Amino acid sequence: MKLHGYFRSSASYRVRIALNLKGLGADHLPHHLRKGEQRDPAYLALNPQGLVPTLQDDQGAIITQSLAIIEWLEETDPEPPLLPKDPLRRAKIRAFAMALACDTHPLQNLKVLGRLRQIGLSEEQVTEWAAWANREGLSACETLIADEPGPFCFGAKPTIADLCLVPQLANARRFGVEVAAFPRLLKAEAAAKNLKAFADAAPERQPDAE
Ligand SMILES: N[C@@H](CCC(=O)N[C@@H](CS)C(=O)NCC(=O)O)C(=O)O
Repeated sequence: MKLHGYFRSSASYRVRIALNLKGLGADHLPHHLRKGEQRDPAYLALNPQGLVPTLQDDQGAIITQSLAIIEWLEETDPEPPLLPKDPLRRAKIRAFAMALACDTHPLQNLKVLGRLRQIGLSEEQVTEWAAWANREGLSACETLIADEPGPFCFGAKPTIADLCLVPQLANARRFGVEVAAFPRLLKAEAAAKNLKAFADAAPERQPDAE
């Protein structure tokens, strides 16, 4: 398989964790987002959104959107599971993951922040916007798992919720969010970061890290 990504991309980071947890190898093909390489015509032919990640499987099939990729990996390589069997638990875990992947991360991705600069926001206003988006999303997630004993977001093993949480906390810190306000999320992050699969997927461990 080939994973098109970027070391600092949190959506790529989610997929790297899933691949590592499932023990699946992939060639990592970096696209430098700050240099605009995600908009090269050759890459747009794979992913018309001009976003990373994109996964190409060993038959050449192309899958975009990190959560779609992760669910596909879950269906084709179910061990270890990243979702439990119980339908209600699955729905709750997906809701947590989507609160970050659908309602938080898109508000603060490179393209949106670039557009805010274009329409005249100062660098300080852009950072405050991104911090606000992270605070809103993480604060809801803190409440969503307040009664979950953990140590991971949902139980004793990592799920797709943890795959979304760890990269989002990294983003939040980059935008200056005071993450100590989210003790339950930090507990899950600490449990995750103890696992080699998470540690090896970290941005600073990627070959294209700067
Ligand atoms: N919902 C998409 C989000 C993908 C996304 O926003 N990727 C960012 C990096 S984390 C990107 O490629 N940004 C490039 C840009 O904004 O131009 C997913 O989960 O795959």
